[in-house]
Amino acid sequence: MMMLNDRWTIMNNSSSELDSKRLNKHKTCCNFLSWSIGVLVVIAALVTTTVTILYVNQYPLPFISSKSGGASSSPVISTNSKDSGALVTVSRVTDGEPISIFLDPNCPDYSANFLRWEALQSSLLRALSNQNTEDWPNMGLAQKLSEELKVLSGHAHNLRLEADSLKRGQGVLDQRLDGLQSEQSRIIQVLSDSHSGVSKFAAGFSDSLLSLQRETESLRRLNSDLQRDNKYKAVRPRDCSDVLASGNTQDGVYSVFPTHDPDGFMVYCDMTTDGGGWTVIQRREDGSVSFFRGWEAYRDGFGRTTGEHWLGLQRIYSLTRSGGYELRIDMADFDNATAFAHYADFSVGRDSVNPEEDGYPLIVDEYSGTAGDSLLKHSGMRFTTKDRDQDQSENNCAAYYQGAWWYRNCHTSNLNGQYLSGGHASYADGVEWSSWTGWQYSLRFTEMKIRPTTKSDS
Ligand SMILES: [Ca+2]
Repeated sequence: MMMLNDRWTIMNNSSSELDSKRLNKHKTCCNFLSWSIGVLVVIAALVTTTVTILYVNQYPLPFISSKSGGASSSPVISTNSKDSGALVTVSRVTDGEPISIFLDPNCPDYSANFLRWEALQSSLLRALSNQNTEDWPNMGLAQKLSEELKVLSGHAHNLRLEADSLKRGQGVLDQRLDGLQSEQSRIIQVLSDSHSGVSKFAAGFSDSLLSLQRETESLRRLNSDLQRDNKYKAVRPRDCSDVLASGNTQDGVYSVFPTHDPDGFMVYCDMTTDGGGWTVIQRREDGSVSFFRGWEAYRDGFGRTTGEHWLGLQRIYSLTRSGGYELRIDMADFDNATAFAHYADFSVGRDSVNPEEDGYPLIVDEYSGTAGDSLLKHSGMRFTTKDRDQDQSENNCAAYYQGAWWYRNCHTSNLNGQYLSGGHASYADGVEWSSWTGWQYSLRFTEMKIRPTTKSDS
């Protein structure tokens, strides 16, 4: 290194000498120069030899092994620099100060030397540029990176565009949502308004319905009362007078439904005698039915409704318990004579809380008729059967006179006695009506019948 610098100094001095003596000693110049060059060649040979020896011995040379000296201190050598007019220019990157070498191209004798210098220079340049070529892959990588960056920036641009459009869309969506919310609140308001209106209307309608219902109820009640007055007698006759009132004028069996016996029962109606409407409660006509029975039979009734029968004390009580009934008894003997007894007041068990326990006491009054009265003495008496003695006699009048009746100290009439068919030798034990035929004549025909007293008054 030191040797090379020294050589440059020498060369500079020599060129200064050349400039100053060029005009005056032009002929001696070439000689001096050739001598100097000769010396230089010798020195160069020595230097080259030394360098070669050092290179062979692997001594680290700064201009060959650039790796040890670093890129910052590497010298840059260029040839044929037109700016400076020099043949060779050597400059340090750090200094920036170029060191120029001027060689006269008109000296052809030294062209070989120049060629050698150029070879050296080109080898040096190659060594330097080999160092630069190591950065090429980095350049390629940088190019790739820049391309990637371009692509990425393109993507980023697209993304920003999409984001902008999304922002715009969200803005539209927000606007529509706001519109929907306001619409919803408006609908809710309208609904609540209409709901209160409907509630008021419904309340008014309900009130009207209630009053209408009350009106309908009262009308129905009125209609029911009217129907009961006009048609109840026909539909559910209390007795044969109702049957007759509904237009049935034929004698026969009908169903009646007394007020206090709504289940009803069958009765025979006499629609011809004395204006009709009579409910038959007892009939004797041929002796086909035994009337010598116990308490339950007389309480519940027996026989055939169309023939000989006893309606029953409980049913007679149901018909007459409220009073207001009359009694008619039609009679006939075996000589076809007839008679009747009429009592304007007739009832059984009228004031009894429990009529059966009380014995179905008889109440009759106000006799009229053709057969004479044979019953008024029995008024107030309880009914006696052969198995239930409720008379005022020491004995059982029913058992004694073979019948069942409202006996007192026995009887003036015995319509439930034995069917002895006219006159008989025994005493008062036949079908007797003493005021008409005495105590020893059993009647051929008897029929007890009742109806409301209003009928007889008319
Ligand atoms: Ca007795």
